[in-house]
Amino acid sequence: MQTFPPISLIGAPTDIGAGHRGASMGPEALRVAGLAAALAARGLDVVDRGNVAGPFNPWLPPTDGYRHLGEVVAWNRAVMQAVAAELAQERLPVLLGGDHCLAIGSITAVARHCREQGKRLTVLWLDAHADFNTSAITPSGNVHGMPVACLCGFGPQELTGLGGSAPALSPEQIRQIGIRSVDAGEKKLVRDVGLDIYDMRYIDEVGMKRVMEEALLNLGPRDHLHVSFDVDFLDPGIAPGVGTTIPGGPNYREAQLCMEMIADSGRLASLDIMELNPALDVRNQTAMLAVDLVESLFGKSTLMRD
Ligand code: EXY
Ligand code: MN
Ligand code: MN
Ligand code: MN
Repeated sequence: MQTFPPISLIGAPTDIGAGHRGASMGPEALRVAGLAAALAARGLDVVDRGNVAGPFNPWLPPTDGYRHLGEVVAWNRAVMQAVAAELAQERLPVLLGGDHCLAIGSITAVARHCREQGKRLTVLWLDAHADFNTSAITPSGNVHGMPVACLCGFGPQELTGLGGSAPALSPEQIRQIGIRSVDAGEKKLVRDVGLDIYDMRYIDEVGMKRVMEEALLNLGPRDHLHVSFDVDFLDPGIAPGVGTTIPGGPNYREAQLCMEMIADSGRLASLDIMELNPALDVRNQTAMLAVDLVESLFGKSTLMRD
């Protein structure tokens, strides 16, 4: 079993990049669902750093293909700094979103840390969506549909250059799992850049076990594994508390296996839990499910396996 460094929870209470209001309440719902206590009960050292701050959501229509770009940049800077501060102390940052645009700041910080430490970074992107839109092809202008493109250098300079001049990631570092909603222009772009996408059809065909074996292949001691968990990855039947539900996602057992196999890799070193929207949830059930899955991600299993 992997021994984990001390964990820091960082809340980012905003829905600045989303198309529905409410993900701003995500961090508190995860706290109410007992995230810190569940990890502490596993013997992990957990500190809740509270929330980072940023501008309020003015709820305006897009301009030049982006909604709220200035506010999105401000929130991502704050998240990047908070995540970087934890990594610098050799702690494991867990970002509590907030909408998924904030993964730009989180992963930019992780990528810089890995470069400085000579680690190889792999990002597992658990999501119903590819999040690879640009201002030219987005159907909505919502930046939560663009973070993977921004991290790969496709996007506004303020976001692609958040951590310096080079893009934070190259597409070969990313493996996307659970994908089942990709817009027309986005489809062409992900194919052009060669993004590694394990979509729901592939999961249906070969099963979650083989998908995770392939996605986690060849991870060694030099690897830093970042998991960006968009809660809409899960089937809406078990996880209604998100703004962009897409039918046909992983069921409870498939999601558990996915998390358990990531835990077995022994390489988990940073995490985002994103897009939880308590305004759309039923009695906090999606938050409680997310906590349950995160326990598996940190090694909870029914039996001793090693
Ligand atoms: N692809 C759609 C868009 O860009 O507007 C929907 C994006 C939803 C993004 C979510 C949270 O992962
Ligand atoms: Mn480190
Ligand atoms: Mn997403
Ligand atoms: Mn999504």
